[in-house]
Amino acid sequence: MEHSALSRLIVVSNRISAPAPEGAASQGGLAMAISAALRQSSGIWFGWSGNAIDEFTGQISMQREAGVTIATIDLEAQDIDEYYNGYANRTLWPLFHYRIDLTQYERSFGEAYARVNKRFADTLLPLIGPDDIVWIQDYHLIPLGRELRERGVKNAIGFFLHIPWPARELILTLPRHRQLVESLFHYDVVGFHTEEWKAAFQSYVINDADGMALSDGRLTAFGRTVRPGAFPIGIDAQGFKDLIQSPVAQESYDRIIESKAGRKMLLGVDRLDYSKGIDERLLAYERLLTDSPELRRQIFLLQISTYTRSEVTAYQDMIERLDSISGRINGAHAEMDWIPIRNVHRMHSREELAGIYRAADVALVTPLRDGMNLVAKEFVAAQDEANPGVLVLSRFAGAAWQMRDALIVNPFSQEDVSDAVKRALAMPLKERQSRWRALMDGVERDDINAWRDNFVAAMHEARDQGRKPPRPRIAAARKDG
Ligand code: GDG
Repeated sequence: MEHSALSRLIVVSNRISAPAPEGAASQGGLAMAISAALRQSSGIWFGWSGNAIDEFTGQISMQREAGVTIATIDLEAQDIDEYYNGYANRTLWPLFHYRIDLTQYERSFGEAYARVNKRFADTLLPLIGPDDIVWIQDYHLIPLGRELRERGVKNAIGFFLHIPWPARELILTLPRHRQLVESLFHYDVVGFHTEEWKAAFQSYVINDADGMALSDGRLTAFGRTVRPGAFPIGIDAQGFKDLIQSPVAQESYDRIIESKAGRKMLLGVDRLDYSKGIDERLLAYERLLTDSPELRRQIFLLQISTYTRSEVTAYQDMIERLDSISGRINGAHAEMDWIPIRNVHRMHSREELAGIYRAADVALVTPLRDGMNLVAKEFVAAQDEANPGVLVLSRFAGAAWQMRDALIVNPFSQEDVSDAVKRALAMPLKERQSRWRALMDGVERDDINAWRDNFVAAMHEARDQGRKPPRPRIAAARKDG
């Protein structure tokens, strides 16, 4: 990629986890992706340290780790409560995952969201050099681009949303939804994982914000123009293949193979979250055991659900519900030498996880709604091509847009999921191999480097194009000229 040598990449995300060599166990999908992306360039990663202080100071701590400059700020406890636990995790997260029943519309949350975004802008401003490009990540920081523009920043600024963009009927339930969307028009590029999330955004802009689509794909509204795009995130495919070779991965693989005792293993790996459809998956599995008694004792499910946001009540309730469902299923179906579900909350290292993926016969990635889902891609990358496992994937994960050779299911239908598992268990080796090959080609091609390069290139193009006179406008709905 030909960009100015002086042009650094500044990535901003709410939470920073230092890009440890292969990622700390607590890193979620976003953090994994950003550390891998920044390891390739001499960039800055700016965000919240994860620490609470009594009063906000705006003091930046700088450190260099694994070739990346990490710049962090501490936040006030009240900000963490109302902005992070509040607006981000109790308002936007459930709403954008279609759970308006769990969405809390507290005015104080919205105020804290605005306040923290201003604080981010004030502290980030002095770090931005004239040729830097600024890439802001995720729903915690939607207004940050606007705040930077108001402080005079003329640099290319892009925004990437890691979660779905919901249907307009849902966004309309959010107080001040127009203001939120208007903020996005201060970016040069706004990225989504899939065409579906992009289309949902465009639908709001055209129907609810009097916006228009230009012939070159850009959108205008609120007197401004933005380029929306679909940039499906990938994994560090090569890095993941290397992990498989590690002694730790080999050891965890061996442990699982031994404990399988010849049985087939179904595997679920999720951050414990209601969007991941874990309860529904367990119920589909119960249905399978009930409807196909011949499979009893032949299979078991290893469900690894690790929790990160235990401070939010919805997550505490989830842990109790999950344990109670899996306990009930085990109580009803287990035999003296067979347990149908291994329900695990413990975190594993990346290497251990790689070995576990490789030992699985079927991966159940069945979120009810998911921006992308990196577990699906990691599972594929970890397989042995001589004997690959089968991916069962929800049609409501962004990943389903790319991973067409998985068995695509409706996670709301227990029968649909249970049928897919039966099909996966019976799938001949040749079919498993050809499906895996096609999936693996995609995982390797659309990896984390491709994601970063495509987004950064789009920011440069949008910036250059913004300097030229605008092209004629054409309304999206009017095709007759
Ligand atoms: C958001 C979006 C989008 C899980 N358990 C352990 C562990 N993990 C790692 C997995 C994977 C990551 O966590 C989960 O990534 P996902 O993509 O599945 O989900 P979110 O965390 O919700 O991420 C999502 C993503 O952002 C990127 O844009 O795909 O849609 O919701 O990497 O491996 N890692 C370790 N131990 C565990 O026990 N080490």
